[in-house]
Amino acid sequence: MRQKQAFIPTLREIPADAEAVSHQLLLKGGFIRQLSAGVYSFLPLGRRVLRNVEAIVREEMEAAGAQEVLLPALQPADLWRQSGRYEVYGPELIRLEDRNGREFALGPTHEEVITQLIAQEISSYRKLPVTLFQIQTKFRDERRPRFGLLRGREFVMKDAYSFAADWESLDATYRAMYDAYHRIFERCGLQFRAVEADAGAIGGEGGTHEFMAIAASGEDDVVTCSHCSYAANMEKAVGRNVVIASAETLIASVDAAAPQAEKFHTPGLRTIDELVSGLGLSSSELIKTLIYMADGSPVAVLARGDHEVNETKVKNTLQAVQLELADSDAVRSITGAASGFAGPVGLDIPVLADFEAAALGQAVAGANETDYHMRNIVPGRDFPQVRLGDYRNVQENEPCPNCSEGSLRIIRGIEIGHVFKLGTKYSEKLGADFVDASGESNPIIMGCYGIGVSRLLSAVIEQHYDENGMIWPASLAPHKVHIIPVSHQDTAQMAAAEMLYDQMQAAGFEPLLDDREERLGVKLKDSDLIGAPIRVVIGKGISEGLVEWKQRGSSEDVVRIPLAEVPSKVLQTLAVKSTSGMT
Ligand code: 9G3
Repeated sequence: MRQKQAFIPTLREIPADAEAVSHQLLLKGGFIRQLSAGVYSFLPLGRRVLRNVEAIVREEMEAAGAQEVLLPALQPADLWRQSGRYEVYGPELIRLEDRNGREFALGPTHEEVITQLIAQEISSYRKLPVTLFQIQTKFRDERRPRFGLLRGREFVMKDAYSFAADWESLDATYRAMYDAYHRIFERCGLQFRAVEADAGAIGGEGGTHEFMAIAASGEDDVVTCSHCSYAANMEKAVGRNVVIASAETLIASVDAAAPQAEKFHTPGLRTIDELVSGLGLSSSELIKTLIYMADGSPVAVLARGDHEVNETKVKNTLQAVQLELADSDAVRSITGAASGFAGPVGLDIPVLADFEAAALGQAVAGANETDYHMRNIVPGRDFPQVRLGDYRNVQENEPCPNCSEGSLRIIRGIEIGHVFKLGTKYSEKLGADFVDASGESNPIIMGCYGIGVSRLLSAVIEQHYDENGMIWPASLAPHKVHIIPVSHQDTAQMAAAEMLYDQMQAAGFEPLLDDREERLGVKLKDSDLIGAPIRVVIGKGISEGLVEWKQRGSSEDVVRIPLAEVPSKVLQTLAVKSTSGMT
């Protein structure tokens, strides 16, 4: 591509409202432009990278035995009613009507669509297993779209769905997809971890993993062990819980000689910090009581003062779809006290107690009376009707639940992939059955597998940039070689540049030729920003047949090499890069 004709609207300044580095660089480099919140146009450079990602995804999915389809974005609401999800999803599901007043949704995902298709077309075990995938635009009306392509309302996803006659077959496909994901992300030059995840509202009976790209700007917490391979996302991660098997053992463990619980005046001490400083206690001696509304009915969740409640774990225990903190009016009507004085004793709503809170022999908690707390609370005695469980987030440095030496580390990650064993949740709802070898009819066993294709661009930039701009792995770079003549008036330099450009073009290296009548400084600045892996500057040295060679992202300085050596050096450099995918 010649830059004189190229549509690459680079910016001099960093856009003010872009927070994430990847968002800033995509805008500055002229890769994307925002049309609306969370809705982006891909300009030529961005489109080229997106195409390179799609090519890698397509190659590896087909190599893993999946077949590509393209499903509609316009989905009949009735399908979502059949699966029971139409009501489950709120404003995030974009709904519309057609000219005849029929209701549709813009597809945020395609379980319903693909399962109905299979229900209509496959009815015998002889046609199973089959895995179909698409690379297609998804619509999700995120409440807070942000960070550019990292959280959009319209984005490109690869979503695959597998259909099997039995669980062993699903396991085999799941493994094949899992391995394909490793190859895809390695080829994209990403550092990532596959972590145990929570199946969430999608449901599914057996196992799910998320693929997390390690990045400081990631929105998700990834919990890993310093010693073994344990890795889980925060929603799922567990500590090495104290051993309290059940409420019965809790009641049996009560020390008869323990002093009675008693109320004491704690005017204005509402928060854990105020209690800690006010009472000179440590937060680990306190029980915090959070009142939630779970699908509209109140529930109290107890956690030790120094722990955080994990709402996904609470939701899963309660099988609740909606879980949110009760507002202060609800807290007052449920506990009889202002917020900050709720406690477990005397509540007539269900109480969930995290193991570590219940393990406190004696604790301080709210007295369910404004400006009063209670001390010497004994869990098995003063609130025996309690549902024990793991309801908290793990913390840094806790002992690993999986090995005896390691301790837990918490790192930030960007979710770039998610694979699920769905089971028969959708096939039952949508009548996707098959007749097995013995003539029995059974629901098809499904899996689904997603990759955030457009989100990957941002994840790669978050891991590959410096103060001058993006550093694309060769596998994804919009152009592999950037050719920059120093002076457009110098015929020898321009001729050499044109000749090299033709050679690179012919060799398929998709060269970018900066033929603009600009100062060298401007050209080099734009070149660093766009981040092509190889740059060849053609200046005065061309009179001796020499050019300047620079590899983006490597610590090596500029080296002068003969023009004639450039093609073989490019080949050698890209060959190394493209296998490893790293910069
Ligand atoms: C919705 C809306 C948002 C959603 C979903 C449904 C996430 C929804 C989960 C999945 C599961 C897998 C296939 C590819 C891999 C991920 N957000 N999910 O189901 F209606 Cl508005 O999409 N789907």
